[in-house]
Amino acid sequence: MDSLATHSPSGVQLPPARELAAETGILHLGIGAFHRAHQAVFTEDAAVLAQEPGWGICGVTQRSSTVADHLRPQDGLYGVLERGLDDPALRVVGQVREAIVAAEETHRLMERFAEPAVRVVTLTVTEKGYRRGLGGGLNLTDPVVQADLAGSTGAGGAARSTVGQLVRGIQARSHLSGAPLSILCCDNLTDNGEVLRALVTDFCAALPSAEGDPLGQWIEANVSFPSSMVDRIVPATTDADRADARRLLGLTDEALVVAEPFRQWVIEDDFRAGRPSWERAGADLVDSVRPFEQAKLRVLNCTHSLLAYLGALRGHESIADAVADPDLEHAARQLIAVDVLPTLTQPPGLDLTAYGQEVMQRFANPALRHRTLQVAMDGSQKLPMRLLGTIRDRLAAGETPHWAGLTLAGWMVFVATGRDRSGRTLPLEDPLADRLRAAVAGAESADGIVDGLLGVEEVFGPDLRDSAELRAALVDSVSRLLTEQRSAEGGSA
Ligand code: CS2
Repeated sequence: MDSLATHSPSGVQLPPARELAAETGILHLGIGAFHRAHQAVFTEDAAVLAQEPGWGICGVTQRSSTVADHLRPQDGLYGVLERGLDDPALRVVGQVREAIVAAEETHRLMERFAEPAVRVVTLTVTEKGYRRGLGGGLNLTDPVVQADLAGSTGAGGAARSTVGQLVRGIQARSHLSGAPLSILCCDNLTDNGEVLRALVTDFCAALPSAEGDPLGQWIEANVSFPSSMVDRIVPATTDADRADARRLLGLTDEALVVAEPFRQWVIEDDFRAGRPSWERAGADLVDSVRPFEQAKLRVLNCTHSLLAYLGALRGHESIADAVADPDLEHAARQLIAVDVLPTLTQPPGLDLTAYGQEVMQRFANPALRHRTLQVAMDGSQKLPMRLLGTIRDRLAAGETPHWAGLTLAGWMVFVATGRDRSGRTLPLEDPLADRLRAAVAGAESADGIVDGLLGVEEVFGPDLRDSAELRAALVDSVSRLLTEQRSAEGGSA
């Protein structure tokens, strides 16, 4: 990648002059594939179209140094391989100028936080990265959070949790430069800006008051937490992707990411110290993100989970394979039309029916080998955001959420049986895996599985297990899925 400046392969979009991104204006926590394929691309396009310097990105990884190890020898450059219905297209992005491994470079991270030129902190740390507890506040019983509060994790009080890092970083800024800041959450959480503000407030409130109170006041006066809705399907990069990129580029790209052509970003326009002209790159800057976020979580992410769990149980490897299964395609469309759309608030300018159809088309993209097991990960963290709101709203409206219940039943059977209909193991990757396994230990029947899992309050809260209607719908779906699975196993034995 170093030789890109002198090497210009045909058909590849090369990065703009790198001086444009020379100065770091954005600190990004969680520089995984999604950020590189989404916010970094929007930011680079905005910088070019508005000829706006000063928004280079410093990407932070929490513990693993893999992404930093890949980016550094390439001077931050990496390719985004777009896979749509046409031939794959490759562009090289140059907006990321620096990578920091938080666990090893606390001092550097704190310096970056304090710099006045850094005016926006963005985050993609996934749902579980926020370490929320019962009721959605910061989980103060989490040992990592406790250690961060005590300032005792590693040299120099290095924080290991995302919220801990954020608060320690803001604290450094308040002492050193005192410059205002905006913190932009880009994870799939309902009201993500408000949620993050509340978690930061919880952390400050749990500090000794001589420390936490002035910090809380400084944050109130100087930091904004706009919400945002992000959308782009970014599957894990495979060897086949790297081989295709190598053919197009003539070079090996260790930091390659792969994505669908579609991308969308809706951002609440509430920035304390300026922001890139993201609207020039196609982002929507709005007063309220809420209806867009709710539509995206409930239509796209929830249907993704239905296809992931029911697809994995049927032995489908990718989301596109699951959509090609007529039963699952039907279930996905019914979920959107019958259970989800009636619960949504109309987002200005969005035709929700057309949106649902477009989402299904994106899922059917055969070039994107997005594994069902990748989407199935972390269900205990994802389902409360993308599915349970729909279930609660339908129950409150006096309706039985059949299709949303089927989605939940798919997760329950996935958790309880841990195998697909051919007997292949389906790994349970979830921060609550032990808790979930214990909840269904020894349960063979649909009733046992449903009752065991509905009792997990961290996921379902105190209310859902009391709904006789939901329970009956779940028992029915779980029992049908178990029968389907057992008869397929019997048939293949
Ligand atoms: C997916 C999302 O893995 C998952 O849970 O539903 O990552 C999804 O691909 C993105 O939110 C699309 O914007």
